[in-house]
Amino acid sequence: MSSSVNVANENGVAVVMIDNPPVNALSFHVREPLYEALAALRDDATAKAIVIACAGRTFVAGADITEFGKPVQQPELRAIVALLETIAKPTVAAIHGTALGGGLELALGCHFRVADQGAKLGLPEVKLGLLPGGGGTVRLPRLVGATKALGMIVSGTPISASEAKTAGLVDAVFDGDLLAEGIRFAREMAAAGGPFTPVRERNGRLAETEPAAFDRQAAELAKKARGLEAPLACIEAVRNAITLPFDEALAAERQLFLKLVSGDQSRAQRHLFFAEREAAKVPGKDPQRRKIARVGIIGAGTMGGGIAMAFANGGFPVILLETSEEALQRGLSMIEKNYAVSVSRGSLSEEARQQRLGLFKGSTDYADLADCDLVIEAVFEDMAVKKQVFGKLDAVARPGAILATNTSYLDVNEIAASTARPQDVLGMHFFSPANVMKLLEIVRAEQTAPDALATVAELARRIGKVAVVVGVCHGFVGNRMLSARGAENEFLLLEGATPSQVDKAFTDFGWPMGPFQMGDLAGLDIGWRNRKARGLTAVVADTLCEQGRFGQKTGSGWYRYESGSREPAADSDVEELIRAKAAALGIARREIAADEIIERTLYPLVNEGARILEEGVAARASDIDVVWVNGYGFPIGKGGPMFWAGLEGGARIVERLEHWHERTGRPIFEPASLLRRFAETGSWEGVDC
Ligand code: T1G
Repeated sequence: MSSSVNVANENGVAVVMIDNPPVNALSFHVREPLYEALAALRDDATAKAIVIACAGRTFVAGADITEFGKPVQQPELRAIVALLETIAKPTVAAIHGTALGGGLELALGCHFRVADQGAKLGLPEVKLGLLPGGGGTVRLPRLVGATKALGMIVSGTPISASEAKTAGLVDAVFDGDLLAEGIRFAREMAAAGGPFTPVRERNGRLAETEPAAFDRQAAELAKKARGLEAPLACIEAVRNAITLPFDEALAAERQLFLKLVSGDQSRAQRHLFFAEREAAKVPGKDPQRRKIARVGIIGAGTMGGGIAMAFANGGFPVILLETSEEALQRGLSMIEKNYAVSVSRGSLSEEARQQRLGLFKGSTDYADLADCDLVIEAVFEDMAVKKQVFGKLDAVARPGAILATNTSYLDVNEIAASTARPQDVLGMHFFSPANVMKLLEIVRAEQTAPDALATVAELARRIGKVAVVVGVCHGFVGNRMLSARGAENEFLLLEGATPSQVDKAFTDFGWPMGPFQMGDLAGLDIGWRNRKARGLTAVVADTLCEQGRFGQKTGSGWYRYESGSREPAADSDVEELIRAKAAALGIARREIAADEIIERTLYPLVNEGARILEEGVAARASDIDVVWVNGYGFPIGKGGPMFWAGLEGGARIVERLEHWHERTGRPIFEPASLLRRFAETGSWEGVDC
């Protein structure tokens, strides 16, 4: 046998053990020996039953994603599953860890599936812009019914072993020695004598489908696709499973898969899969991690409370410090309310709510932070206040504790220099709401120790965050690029566009919402305060704020909101204000097309990303993509701004930036030299940073 697949005979039960670290992906060097082993065992009379299991921490986690886009090497997974279904003796998949994608499809080729109680099973291909291409769309509905299958395949969300047992996907759940239990189960099945019916021949659950209910569910799911092809293909494939004979549905699945796997959207989403894993890796030698057990958060406001919840959700005991008992209680009660809302929505059990609340300890005394391993400040965004906090922290925190600032744009080098331990200081820029948003920018200051950085990057995943290491500059990566993306917004309005037109150009592109609707959601007063602090103006937005129009929270901003509604309605008063401002500035208004809106907002976004790469504030172009997809809702089907630049064409972006630079003279349109090089080479790589 090969090093990736080994076969042992346990008193008449053949055990096929896959061993392909780290996640037993079905790489070619696994598929080939696996096929050979199963073909041999099919005709081996000494094997009364077959168990497929995996070494290491998980059952097969899917096809090898790195193989997509390369020449296909036979046998493919589909051939292995087809072979499995010709085997008359009982076949059993013994699942631990995660059986995902092709891993679950391999298990669906077996007569039986048994699982460890902690196992998870799912078909997450849709998250890669794909659909299950190994027969999952045709077999899963035959075990769990079309409705359950459709929900699992279109969401890509795995289910627990117990849920899988209830649904009919798993035949037994064990708590203990899974392999031994799997072998015993297989032996019992062999002794019982069958019949052993392949999943492809089981149509009972399909017959339960109510076409009208299925169509309603499909229509609801299709509405959420927001321009992504894979969810629609998943729906079509599951519908085929109900309406077509097995082999026709299987062939249709294959065609849908081939179309998706070669498409831009799947390439973009596979790019993001690996980019997210790269972004958390700190270039250079992999240092020792520091122990993080106790976490302190300074500031129990919106951000501090959200950050504290993120750590409690990750199982960490949290000390939440405020300047007064009243402020502390206000923060703690907001946290309790947030958890209560989650329970009422059914997204959190009462038991989990109690357990998480039990992890919080409140304090108004810095001395209580003395044994924390990590302290994060989320106080008022003012350098003097931050320095005061770090001065106190420097005095009480234990040696080796990591001291983090949640600042969204202040100079972390300056904050670090205000302590005697700059090597322990870094930025942890969470995005509001911090207990929900996945992005965490980890700001590497000049003197931040590599082990402190690596510790926090690893910690991020334990609290469900996607970490990106960034350098120090105003706004780091995300907010700095956000400024570039929004620099033309008011000019577009003054020159003839309406807020709705700009926002529609964005939502048609695939954004969840456009900049003006986003401004109304976040509150226009935030930007107004920042502009005043920096001596900047925005002729229209400033006037709206002076009129008390801060957005949703005041019932009007760029749009009007009927009482209690969050639905934006175009406001003729705002459009009149824009026209008046334009007239006062002598700006002749004209029709502005969606293409122009995209060119004057998203091309500067890419250009600023190129500058950030040139300056070394980001280590990789893919890091910038991870920031924008996880922090700002950049459409995943376009892979992030830097990946999308490749789809759009670097030369076209440069040409249009030059056009707008010549027409307006504004610096954001001056193409970065790295962007020019990208236009020539098609690659962001080779950037020394
Ligand atoms: N292929 C190749 N590499 C993979 C991989 C995969 N399927 N899954 C993980 N890796 C790498 C990953 O890049 C990382 O590499 C290392 O393994 C550890 O991963 C035909 C078409 C299983 C839940 O989508 O969800 O089957 O950074 O850091 O946090 O229908 O990995 O160490 O160099 O994520 O413990 C469907 C993808 C594929 C599952 C484990 N399957 N993987 O999480 O570790 S398409 C998936 C995951 C398919 C068929 C279709 C997670 C995990 P490095 P990690 P983790």
